[in-house]
Amino acid sequence: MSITFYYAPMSSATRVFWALEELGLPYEKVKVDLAGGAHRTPEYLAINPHGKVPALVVDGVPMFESLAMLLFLGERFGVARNLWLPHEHPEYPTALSWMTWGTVTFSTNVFRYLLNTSERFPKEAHNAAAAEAARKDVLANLAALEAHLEGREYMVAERFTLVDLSIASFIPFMARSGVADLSGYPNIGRWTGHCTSRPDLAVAMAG
Ligand SMILES: N[C@@H](CCC(=O)N[C@@H](CS)C(=O)NCC(=O)O)C(=O)O
Repeated sequence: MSITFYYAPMSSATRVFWALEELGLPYEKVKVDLAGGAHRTPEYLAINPHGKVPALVVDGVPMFESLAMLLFLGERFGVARNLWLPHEHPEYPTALSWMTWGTVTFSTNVFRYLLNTSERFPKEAHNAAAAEAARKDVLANLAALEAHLEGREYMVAERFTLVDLSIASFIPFMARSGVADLSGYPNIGRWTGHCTSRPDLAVAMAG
């Protein structure tokens, strides 16, 4: 089996990097120079037609979207390593639900907030009402996550899995956006601390 991982530091690629390290898989990593436009070359677009990082090539087959990569890695390699659930596990549907929610709903709401508040986006495109609507959605998301984590150390199956990795990897970024103060969410704070203190995240962060 051969795995090539295309990434840029401090990007959506970090969680896939973290997962590859947790899974202990052999892989080749290729740093993509976003500032230099390496993601817009014909060679890179042949791997990821959307011109984004991460990309993953497994036995010659390219993949895009970090959520798809995490699900693929979990299904293919994670069960044997206790980092993903077998289909017959009672919480397998729960795992899929939270994993998808983290990327499709929660992250999207945080990005909606950033689009309307962050200096990284044009001030003339900022809209205070849209920012407030996004903030309310994020607060509802955090309340649901906080309630789910009540009495639980991890998201599913009473152990660290790629579900924890996929959501917890986003929490520090969310906190830096200023959309919410995490001190009001003790379960999220405790769980994020457990997850983000894992040594394999430090490896991924170091690039
Ligand atoms: N939903 C995608 C997001 C990919 C994405 O937006 N990647 C950013 C870095 S975080 C990127 O490659 N940006 C370069 C560009 O758009 O020019 C995923 O999770 O893989």
